[in-house]
Amino acid sequence: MGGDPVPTYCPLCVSRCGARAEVHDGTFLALLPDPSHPTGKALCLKGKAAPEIVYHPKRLLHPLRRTTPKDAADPGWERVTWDEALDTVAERLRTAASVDGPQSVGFSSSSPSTSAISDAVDWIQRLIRAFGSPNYCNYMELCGWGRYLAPLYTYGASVPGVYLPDLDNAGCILFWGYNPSVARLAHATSTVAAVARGAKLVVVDPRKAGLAARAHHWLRVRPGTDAALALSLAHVMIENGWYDADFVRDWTNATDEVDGESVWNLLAAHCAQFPPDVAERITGVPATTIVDTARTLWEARPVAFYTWSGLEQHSGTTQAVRAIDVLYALTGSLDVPGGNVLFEAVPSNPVDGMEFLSDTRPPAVGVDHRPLGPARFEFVTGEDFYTAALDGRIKALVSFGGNMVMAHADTARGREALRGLDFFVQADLFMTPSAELADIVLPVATPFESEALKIGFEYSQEAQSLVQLRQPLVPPRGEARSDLQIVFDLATRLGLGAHFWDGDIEAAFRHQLAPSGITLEDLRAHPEGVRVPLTTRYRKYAETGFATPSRKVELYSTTLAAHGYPPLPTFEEPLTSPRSRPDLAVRYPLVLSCAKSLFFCETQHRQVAALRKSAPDPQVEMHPSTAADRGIAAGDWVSIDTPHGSVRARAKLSASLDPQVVFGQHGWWEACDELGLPGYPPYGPDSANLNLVLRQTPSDPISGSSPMRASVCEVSLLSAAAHGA
Ligand SMILES: Nc1nc2c(c(=O)[nH]1)N[C@H]1C(S)=C(S)[C@@H](COP(=O)(O)OP(=O)(O)OC[C@H]3O[C@@H](n4cnc5c(=O)[nH]c(N)nc54)[C@H](O)[C@@H]3O)O[C@H]1N2
Ligand SMILES: Nc1nc2c(c(=O)[nH]1)N[C@H]1C(S)=C(S)[C@@H](COP(=O)(O)OP(=O)(O)OC[C@H]3O[C@@H](n4cnc5c(=O)[nH]c(N)nc54)[C@H](O)[C@@H]3O)O[C@H]1N2
Ligand code: SF4
Ligand SMILES: [Mo]
Repeated sequence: MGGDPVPTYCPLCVSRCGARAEVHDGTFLALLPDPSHPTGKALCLKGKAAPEIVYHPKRLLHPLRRTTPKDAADPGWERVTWDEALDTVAERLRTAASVDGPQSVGFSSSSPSTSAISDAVDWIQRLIRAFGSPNYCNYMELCGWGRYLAPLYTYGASVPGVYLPDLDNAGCILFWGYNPSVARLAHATSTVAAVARGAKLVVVDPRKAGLAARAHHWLRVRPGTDAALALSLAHVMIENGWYDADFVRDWTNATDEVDGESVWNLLAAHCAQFPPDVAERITGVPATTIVDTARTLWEARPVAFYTWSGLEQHSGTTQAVRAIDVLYALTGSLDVPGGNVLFEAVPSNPVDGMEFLSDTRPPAVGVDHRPLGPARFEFVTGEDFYTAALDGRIKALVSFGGNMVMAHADTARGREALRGLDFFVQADLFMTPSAELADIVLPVATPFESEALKIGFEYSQEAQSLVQLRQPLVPPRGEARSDLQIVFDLATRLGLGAHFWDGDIEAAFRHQLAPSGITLEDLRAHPEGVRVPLTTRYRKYAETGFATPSRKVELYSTTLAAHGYPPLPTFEEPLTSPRSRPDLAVRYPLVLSCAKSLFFCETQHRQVAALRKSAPDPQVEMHPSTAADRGIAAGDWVSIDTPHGSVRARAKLSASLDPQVVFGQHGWWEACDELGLPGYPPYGPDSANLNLVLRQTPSDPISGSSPMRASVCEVSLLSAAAHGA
């Protein structure tokens, strides 16, 4: 039967927009915005397409088992029961653990920013940690580790991330390598409101994308030179006295001495290597813009700051983010209203299994060459995972979503790595080029068919105060099960039931909620969520200091110094750029970067007609003169050539781009049958898979970030015959 719209939220991406669902006669019909929800002002087209995703004919509906070898053209999928599938998985994992140790089993999950795996990710980590494997591959070297580690070694916690930008009260908003108009709708709507009430906006992006068009300062940085820009801004601020002297003196290690010199003097001299005219030659940002921006950051403070994957996919990510962290410290905006604030959280019991970690566990792959990197925290980068799978240290993989070979660079090496595993199980909504390489594929329920508990939405204090139990709108199609059910079933079969409430998910939720005082019954009676009154406390560092060795903000990082890394943030020309590789630049003179699509999450959704009709073909953006020099017109099919091969895309001309810079899109493989639009092979000459021609090395020496946003390339016109016209 029909009825009133059901309060819910869309979990398809990091925005987690508040929504109401229309359900009629057991059919999910539509998702609408819910302005009463702190993230519900608007929904994007992907959210509106949710019913089409749920009812898509290509959904996986039954557990499948491979019957042919990994290099066969046809996997020969055979339907099996859930019991057969899960018993096989449990048996293979137990055997691997007993023969080669639990570290020989790798785990993976899709990024919670691009999928509803956020519903289950804490429980997946609990499973991995309880099982005893330190090897969890979760794509964070592509959008998280630099952003996490640089502030960890500067502030003791992630800024932004743990500290959220207080957009509602900011005097100035600084978006650096971040385009919320595409990536996080709820941030975009708050930013538009902030600018309307008079906040200043600074956007650092090689493209005039999204809010860059409305920015007071748009800094068109050459890809991967962000550290030089940040150091120059810091130089101008220091030179003019545009910094919070009290905060710097009391709460940074500026007054500490290193070899008889104060950190402050060392920093000032270090930044003075990048006066605006020098920075202009490196970054392409006019010297006057650098000075004007520095003035705005000072005069319009407090500054709320956010960065994302524009900075993450570089060979020098960690130092670039460190440079921005130092710059941000100068504004004194940390944990003050309108800055980046550590909002109070609803009290709850953590469930991600940190208690299983100990010094006696086997080390994660990669810790030997990057001791301060992901492996220190039991995460493994894609590159290290591939290496370990190929040399036999990792023999099995359990993957909850994630399209490993398409999402990481070097797709062909990824295929070899996955083929080399003794055992691979993938839980997914759809068959993908990665799932094709599995031994067992498990059909996952969409979030609209499953229940999930969300404690706090990561925006404002108000949003953080909201607890919501998202209810299934319709039963799962076919035999699909939620990731949560799979985790709990698998844990029980692995003999870990004692840590998983013997498979009882409700009991687990009750445990998680206990400190909040909210019951599951309260939440079921209030599908719109229950709010827990919380009061923000500011400048909490004044009570306990920062979680760094010096208890201060480390402008000079003692941790990096102790491990032989530069303790002051450094700029290094991106290792794959034409300036670094003059040998390659003769043939590949352009700089290739990339960005997300508004209409799809990463490698997903090309099969969804409502979305594909807005973006039918893979696209590459370039300056009109770059195109004209090569005889390329708007809409032409072109070849994107790198030293590693060629892939195709259609030219889009953007006069605001630097003529040397081109922007591609990754994630193109799937066909849309309804619109008759083609798919593209993940490998080989007809491919449109950008990651086929990018590499994961040379990666960031601290975080392992992959250098996918500043590569040498060339573009050339494809003949009509070559693109099948
Ligand atoms: N619609 C949609 N939303 C998504 C996703 C999606 O695929 N589609 N993915 C989700 C995920 S997993 C993530 S991580 C977030 C990412 O969210 P964002 O990081 O905002 O996404 P991107 O578009 O990849 O990159 C942001 C900007 O960085 C710029 N950029 C590229 N190279 C450089 C550079 O060298 N320096 C600087 N300063 N900027 C550069 C790009 O032009 C782009 O505008 O989005 C999430 N939300
Ligand atoms: N060149 C280039 N490469 C990039 C990027 C880039 O900007 N440029 N961005 C990178 C970034 S930031 C990231 S985070 C990675 C993302 O890489 P992935 O995490 O692999 O993300 P997706 O490509 O969106 O693939 C998600 C997969 O999980 C499945 N899935 C979706 N929802 C669920 C769910 O609820 N449960 C389960 N079990 N499965 C689900 C989908 O069907 C799909 O197969 O890609 C990275 N790759
Ligand atoms: S931005 Fe779109 S896909 Fe992401 S949560 Fe909001 S409605 Fe869903
Ligand atoms: Mo991401």
